[in-house]
Amino acid sequence: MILAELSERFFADSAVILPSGGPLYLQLKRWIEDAIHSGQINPGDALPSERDLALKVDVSRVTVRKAVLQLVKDGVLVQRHGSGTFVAPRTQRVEQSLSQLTSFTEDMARRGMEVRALWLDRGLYMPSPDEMLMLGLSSSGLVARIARLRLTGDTPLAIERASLSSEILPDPLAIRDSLYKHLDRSGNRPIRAIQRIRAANLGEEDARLLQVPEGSAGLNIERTSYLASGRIVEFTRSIYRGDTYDFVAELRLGDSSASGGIKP
Ligand code: 16G
Repeated sequence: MILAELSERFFADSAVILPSGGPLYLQLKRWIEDAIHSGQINPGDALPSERDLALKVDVSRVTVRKAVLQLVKDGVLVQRHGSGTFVAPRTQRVEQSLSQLTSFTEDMARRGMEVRALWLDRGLYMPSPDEMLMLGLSSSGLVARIARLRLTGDTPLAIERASLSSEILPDPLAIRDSLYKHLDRSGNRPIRAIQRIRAANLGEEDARLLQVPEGSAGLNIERTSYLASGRIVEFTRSIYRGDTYDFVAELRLGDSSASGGIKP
């Protein structure tokens, strides 16, 4: 039996006892959320039409519309023009180790996941004061900026905005798929990095690119990576979707005499 039939059966068979309290549309919203969380309806399942749901639950169509719109806004349901409303697909969570200096392409390849990038920007620019400071550039030097939306299949996972000295990356247009592969060819692949991770709520533009509702949880990550000589290679600001990424760190019993400080 296909999932959509199961969901139709769920909506047809199950008694509708709306959770009590609050306006009707919120009760209906909670009922649908509970059905999803308990696995009675699944990602990709179709919802009955507004009319059928209103009849079944014995509420007005306006109430159904309000509940559904709210769930669409929350990213729980998706509306496809002309074909109806569906339970949003569950995105596969990705685990990334925090102790290995790997590239996005390598991380995904290890999981057998195919990656692609949509270029948002790449070129040589006059550096901002921040970039001059971070990358040790003089005011006459240029900065190479590359900004990419990183996807696996059709699912966007992260937005990455990297700045590098133009001496390290003289031609940003020459990068094919992987920045680190490109840097490796010129002997400039970083060997060490400091990463700072912060929680963030996604703003309108980033949420649109990552295809999640505005205000969704995200992770702001700044990576500063270094050559063996100590020279900074890249300063990258990334925004990862909070619902797709787990950063995992292995912890070992520490030497209590060590300072535990991070060398900048
Ligand atoms: C990772 C790095 C990013 C680096 C990129 C290179 C984080 C948070 N960021 O995504 O700093 O520029 O890999 O990936 O891990 P690429 O070689 O696939 O272009």
